[in-house]
Amino acid sequence: MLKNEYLKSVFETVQKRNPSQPEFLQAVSEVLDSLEPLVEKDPIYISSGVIEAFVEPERLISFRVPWYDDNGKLHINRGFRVQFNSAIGPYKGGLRLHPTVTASVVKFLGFEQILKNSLTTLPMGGAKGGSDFDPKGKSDAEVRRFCQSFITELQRHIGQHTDVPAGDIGVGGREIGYMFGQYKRINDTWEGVLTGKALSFGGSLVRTEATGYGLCYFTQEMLKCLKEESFDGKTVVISGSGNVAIFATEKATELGAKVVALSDSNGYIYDPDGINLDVVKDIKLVRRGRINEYLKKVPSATYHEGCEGIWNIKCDIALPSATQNELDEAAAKTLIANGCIAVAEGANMPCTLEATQAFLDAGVLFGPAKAANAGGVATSGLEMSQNSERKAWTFEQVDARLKEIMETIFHNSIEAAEYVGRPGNLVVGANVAGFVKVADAMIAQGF
Ligand code: NDP
Ligand code: 2IT
Repeated sequence: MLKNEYLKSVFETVQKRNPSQPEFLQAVSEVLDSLEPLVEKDPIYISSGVIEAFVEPERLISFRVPWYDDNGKLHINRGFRVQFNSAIGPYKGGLRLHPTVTASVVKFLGFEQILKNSLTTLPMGGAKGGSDFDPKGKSDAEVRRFCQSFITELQRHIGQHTDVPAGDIGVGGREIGYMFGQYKRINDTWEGVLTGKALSFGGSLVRTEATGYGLCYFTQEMLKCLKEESFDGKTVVISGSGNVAIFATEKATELGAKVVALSDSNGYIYDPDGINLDVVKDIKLVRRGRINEYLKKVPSATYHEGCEGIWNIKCDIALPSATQNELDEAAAKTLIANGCIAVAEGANMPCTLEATQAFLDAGVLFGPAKAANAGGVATSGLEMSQNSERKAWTFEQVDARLKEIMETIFHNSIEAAEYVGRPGNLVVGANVAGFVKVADAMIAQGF
């Protein structure tokens, strides 16, 4: 609950302006809460008015996306791009294709992205976009027509120095390829306008693995520095089975942990012997199938309908990596009661505000999304650097940079938490560290 009168009035304005945008209000409320101890120490952030500007997007673009299915039937979807903040670099952030995409969802994601990108130490502003198009069950030709139509409209708003989109839920290498091709066709220019490209046309090694690997590098540093612990010998539960979950499973396993569960939006698998990732990669990355198909190859595992039950599995470390608000207070309490020592958010805002508070109150190590999952966009930043210098770095070079960035994010967040008198609170620390850099740039630029 906010006590500071100024921050309260900022939040009331945000509520009035965005009455039916619960996800956006949730994200703003958490950040303003974290800024409370900062503004009391450094009143410039009140007297300058910068926070009022910070919570209002520079621009929100909404557009029509017409496309034809394989039967010649016309469909109309809605596309979005929120260009939230460009103080420290070109707008940067992913594109999500999922039926739940609304202005509220892209605004919460774009708002979080400003702070996340600032934490990476790279020069990137904050943005997010997407559409309520549902890629599930669509043919390759339908996805291609959709992506081409989407970019035909969005292309006028993006560019390598303006706004550089990437993937998110429902957008991987295939979709980025179609979008890149359409941008190039319309603009007659080859530029690094999107990240997450294939290696043959300017993509970066490690970008595919980056969010999941980065999540584990961050968690590893958090375990080591705050608890003298490691992944070695730990039981880990990871939700989702997409890009983030798969490569978090790979790295956690490499670091000596046993990942025992993964999920999709229908249910979860439990494999007490440790997930066989080759089987999951074949189902999800090669065949675009469902997670319950795991049982065909590993009959000793079990499948359970519904996704929430995954948090009832006893584990040492939980890495929610599917979607927003997938882990509520009741799930948090179950994890705590089962002895979980660390939670790090692979997805964006997967824990509700109440769940986050429960972890903090119980002394569970908690890595918030904007710090813990920043490895994806950080590696996108490295892809932009490689495109600019027309070079490709080795896997080892990019992976080492990623690890260094994730460790730096952890230490900068810890230091910021200490600075504002909330030692060990990475939620406050990440929000403050991310905010100060952007706010100072905004003030210097007269917003
Ligand atoms: P993918 O599309 O590759 O995978 C998404 C996974 O989450 C799937 O298993 C999907 O199941 C599940 N999921 C999606 N929506 C829901 C829902 N409403 N309820 C339950 N499960 C759901 O996406 P990513 O792995 O890339 O993204 C996962 C999360 O990580 C998102 O929050 C994203 O914003 C975040 N993230 C992604 C980054 C990236 O670089 N890709 C970077 C940083 C954060 P199903 O197949 O059934 O839909
Ligand atoms: O949420 C995220 O950070 C992403 N989906 C990655 C964005 C990016 O530009 O690489």
